[in-house]
Amino acid sequence: PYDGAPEECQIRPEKIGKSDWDDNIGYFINKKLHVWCRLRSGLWELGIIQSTSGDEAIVSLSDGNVIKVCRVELLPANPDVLEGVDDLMQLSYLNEPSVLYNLQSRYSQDVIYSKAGPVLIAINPFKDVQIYGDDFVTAYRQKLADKPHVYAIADSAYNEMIRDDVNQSIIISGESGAGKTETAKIAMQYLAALGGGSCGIERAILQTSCILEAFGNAKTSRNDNASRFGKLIEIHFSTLGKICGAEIETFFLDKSRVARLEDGERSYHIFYQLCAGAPSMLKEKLKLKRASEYKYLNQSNCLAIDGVDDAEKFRMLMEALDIVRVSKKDQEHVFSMLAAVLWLGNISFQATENENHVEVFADEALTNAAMLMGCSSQDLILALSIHEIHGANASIDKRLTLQQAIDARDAWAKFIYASLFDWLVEQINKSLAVGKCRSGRSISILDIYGFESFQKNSFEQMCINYANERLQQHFNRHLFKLEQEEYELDGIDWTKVDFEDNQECLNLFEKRPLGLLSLLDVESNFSKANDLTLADKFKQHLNANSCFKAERGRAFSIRHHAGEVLYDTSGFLEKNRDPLPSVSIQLLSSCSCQLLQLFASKVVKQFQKPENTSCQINSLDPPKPSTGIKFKGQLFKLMHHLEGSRPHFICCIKPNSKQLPSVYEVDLVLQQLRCCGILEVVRITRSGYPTRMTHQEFAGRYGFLLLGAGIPQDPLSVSIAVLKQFNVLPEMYQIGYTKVYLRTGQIALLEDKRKQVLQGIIGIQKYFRGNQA
Ligand code: AOV
Ligand code: MG
Repeated sequence: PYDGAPEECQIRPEKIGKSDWDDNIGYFINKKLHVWCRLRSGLWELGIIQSTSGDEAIVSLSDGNVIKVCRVELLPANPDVLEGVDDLMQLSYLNEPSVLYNLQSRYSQDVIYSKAGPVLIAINPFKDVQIYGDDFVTAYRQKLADKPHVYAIADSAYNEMIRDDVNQSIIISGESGAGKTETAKIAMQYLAALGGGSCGIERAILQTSCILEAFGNAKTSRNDNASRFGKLIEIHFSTLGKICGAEIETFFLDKSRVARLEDGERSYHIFYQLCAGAPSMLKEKLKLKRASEYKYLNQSNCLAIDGVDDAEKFRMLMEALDIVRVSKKDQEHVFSMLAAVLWLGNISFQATENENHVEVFADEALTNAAMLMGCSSQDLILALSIHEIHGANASIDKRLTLQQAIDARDAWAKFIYASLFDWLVEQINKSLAVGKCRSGRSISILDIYGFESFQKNSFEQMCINYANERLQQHFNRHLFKLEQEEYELDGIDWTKVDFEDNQECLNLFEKRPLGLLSLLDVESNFSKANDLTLADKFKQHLNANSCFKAERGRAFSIRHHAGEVLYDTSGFLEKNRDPLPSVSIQLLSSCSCQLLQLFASKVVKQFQKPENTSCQINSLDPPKPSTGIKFKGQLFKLMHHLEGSRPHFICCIKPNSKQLPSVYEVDLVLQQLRCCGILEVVRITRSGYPTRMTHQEFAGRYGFLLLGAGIPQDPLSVSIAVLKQFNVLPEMYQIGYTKVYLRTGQIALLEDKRKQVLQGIIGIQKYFRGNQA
């Protein structure tokens, strides 16, 4: 894990490179200063250099051992006074062990938030830490607290929205289980407290999390409450800064989970909640049984989550649905659809002597599913055992094989569930749209599924990791690219900082015609293709991309920015085509259940070509966009939305893979810090100029502070005069063609001076008014 060259180290504000460190070793020996020493195990230990000879050094470690190491295994440690600083920018020496140790020493005292320049680092505590709630909100609002916190980020977003009249976004990243969803809720809490008005809409907004998590989160091997969908919530504020509405956009719910589970994982929480918590009247109506009776739920040997009471969660969910004003009637519709899905999963088949024939068991599963869907058992049997094939002139019916019948049943269940999820989000949006005022501004909070690498990775993981690549690029663009481009364009002195660019990986996905998504679509339209031919296509065309690696059989690997992931193409084509047999749509449309009719009509619309209203429905026909293309489209829309706002980044870090409190696994943390380029962010911020104002803005804000005769007129000269008068050191600012650039902390000093002067003026005015009265 510690491979690669040692990090260069820095002394503020000017850099020292590796050779400078070599020159400085003598100083460290003389003064007996601490250094980091990399042991054979790869771990870093503090020590003091006793002596050096040639390339080697004798180091006495803090545990008492004395060892001989290569000089390249040594890095400068920070003085004790810098232990546990709030912002990694404050470290005198910026290197991996210093950063890791700093975060660890904070974490061990339950200080989970730190800053890396503009980025907030949040390390998952996996336990309740007492740093949230009304008192803390007030403290941050009144600037009585200044420690790094999600509240502080939300506060800046809010203030900048009001001050600069610009939409803001809070972008939360991190791998699965790192704490993104919790962090998003904490940010929402703060904004709700800040922007809450009389209409109570903020309460409804907070309750949406409970609903979306019930329907869109599930226990995986990584996270007991893993989001299986991406979410962007845009909170709208009036010009007075009060919340007046919100809009939720969700992406790509992983519906495969409805029908198939890996061992030890669960399906969506809502199923278990419903089975455990439905009142007896409802249970009776839905013919509900215990979760253990349903095949979709009992296949993975995991029905409960430690410390979670599903029945209690169900009561909370019903309350949330009420608060968000989903009508009781609609709630019942939702619950009966969920029960229908569960019963569908219990429908079983038998292959007759003729292998190509399948028969549906006419048992309670069939009758209950049919009853809940509002169709006859006979219709359901037909739909699950017959496939309609469209010929040139007529259609013929063909009996399904056993596997086809199972697939058809599962396709139904997945379709109903995914449609239900989308519909529910629509209802929530209708409710939150009340009183939305378009004139104001908004803050969007993005919480998607984190980077995933399981033992077996399929199409879902590929989409999830692709989304994470796009997000990483947004991060890079804002923190590295745009920043440096601006310096160069405005003609200021600047040494470029390198960062890990992931464009190559995005090309691997997006290039046309030879990218993963395009090739997948081509194969999906080819009826003879299978998962093996798909893998071959990938290997044949993508080998030139350095992020692609061919593996044996159906497998291939992608070198993601967060690590290499091995994918198996099994099921890729089917998931990308996402077919729903034509008989199913006809049946759905004829069901007496209104929701199913609605879902069916939406599919029919998707198939319709804009210029031609006659619809043709066949499972493999191309007009329906493939899953991959739809996903990419959603992702681009999301990025477009984010580009229109000023970003605030939060990097969530998972300190251990066991979801345990107080366990800090150095390797795991380091790998995540590297992934989001934390060291580079600090480096660029430290050597950069985070505050920038046009000469006009700067002169307008501070020009009146100038004293003495001969005050210049043009903004550029005014700006320079202000900087001179307040003794801002030359290394603390630069003057560009259009803007003044200031290093961290400088603007605060100027603002302070400005405030003092203004207060003085107000004081004088009061004095004179008082005297006049
Ligand atoms: P994720 O959103 O990043 O994963 P979550 O937000 O679901 O991760 O966090 C996982 C678990 O960590 C939560 O269920 C909590 O138990 C705990 N946790 C996270 N943040 C905090 C906090 N600030 N205080 C206390 N506990 C916390 V995924 O959705 O899997 O990528 O797809
Ligand atoms: Mg999540």
